Amino acid sequence: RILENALRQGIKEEQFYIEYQPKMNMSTNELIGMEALVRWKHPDLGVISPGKFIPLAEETGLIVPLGEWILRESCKQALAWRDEGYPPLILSVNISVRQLEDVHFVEKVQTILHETRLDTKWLELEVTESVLANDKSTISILKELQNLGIHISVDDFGTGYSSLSYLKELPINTLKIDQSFIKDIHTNKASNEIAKAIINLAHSIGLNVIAEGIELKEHVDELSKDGCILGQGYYYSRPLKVGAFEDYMTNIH
Ligand code: G
Ligand code: G
Ligand code: MN
Ligand code: NA
Repeated sequence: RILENALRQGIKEEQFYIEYQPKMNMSTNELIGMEALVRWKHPDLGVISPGKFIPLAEETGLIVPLGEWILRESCKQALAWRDEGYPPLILSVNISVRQLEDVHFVEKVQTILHETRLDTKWLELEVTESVLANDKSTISILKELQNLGIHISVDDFGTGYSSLSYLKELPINTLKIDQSFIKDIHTNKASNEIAKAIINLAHSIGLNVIAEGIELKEHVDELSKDGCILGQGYYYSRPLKVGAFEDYMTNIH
C-alpha cells in the first residue's frame, strides 16, 4: 500500500526518467536504435528499479498513465535528437499487457505520435509472448498499431508459455531472443541450439531477430556465426541517461 501510494504520487509529480540502451548492428558496429527503460527516482528512497515497481504498476493499473508518460517522453526525446541532427534511430518502448487492454490505447499512441511529430516507422513496441497469447482483442489492437506503421517486437522470446502458432497469425516484425539463452551461448550446448533455432525460425518466416543481454565478445561471435546480426547488451553499453546517450551517438559515428 505504501509503495502504491508513493507510485501514485510519483506519477503525479513526474519522479521518473528514462534511460536509453543502444541496439546495434553487430556486424558493422552501427547504432540502429535504442530501448527506452524507465527509472524511478523517489525523493527519499532513491532510485527504485523497474523490476520492483513495474509489477506493482501493472497490478494497480497505474501502468496505464505511467506507460503513457513513458511513451510520450521517449517519443519527444527521439524527435528532439532528430532535430538536433543526430542520426535517425528506431525507438523501442516496452508495453505491458494492461496497456493493450485499455480501449483508448491506439488513440493515445496516435495522439502522442501526432503531438511529437514522430513518424510511426521510427517506433517499435516491445511486448511479451504472454500478451500475444492473451486474447483476440489485444491481438487486434496490435494489428491496428502495425497498420499504422509501428513495428512490433516480441520481448524475452523463448521464455513464454504460449504456442508457436501465434507467430503465424500475429502482427510481428521482430523476435528478441531472451538473455537467458545468450549469457551462456558460448559454453552451453542447449542455449546455443535454442538461440540458433530461434534465429532460423525468425528468418524462415520473414521476421527480424535481435539478441539481448550481450555481455561478451564471445556472445557476438557465436551469434554472428549463427546469422544474428542485431544485438543489445552491456558489451556495447548499459542503459544511458540522455546526456550519456548523446555522447554515445557522437562517439560511435
Ligand atoms: O531496465 P531493467 O533491466 O532494469 O528493466 C527491468 C524490467 O522492467 C524489464 O523486464 C523491462 O522490460 C521492464 N521495463 C523497463 N522499462 C519499462 C517500461 O517503460 N515499461 C514497461 N512496461 N516495462 C519496463
Ligand atoms: O524485459 P526487457 O528485455 O525489456 O528488460 C531488459 C532488461 O535487461 C533491462 O533491465 C536492462 O537493464 C537489462 N539488460 C540490458 N542489457 C543487459 C546485459 O547485457 N546483461 C544483463 N544482465 N542485463 C541487461
Ligand atoms: Mn524490452
Ligand atoms: Na527482454
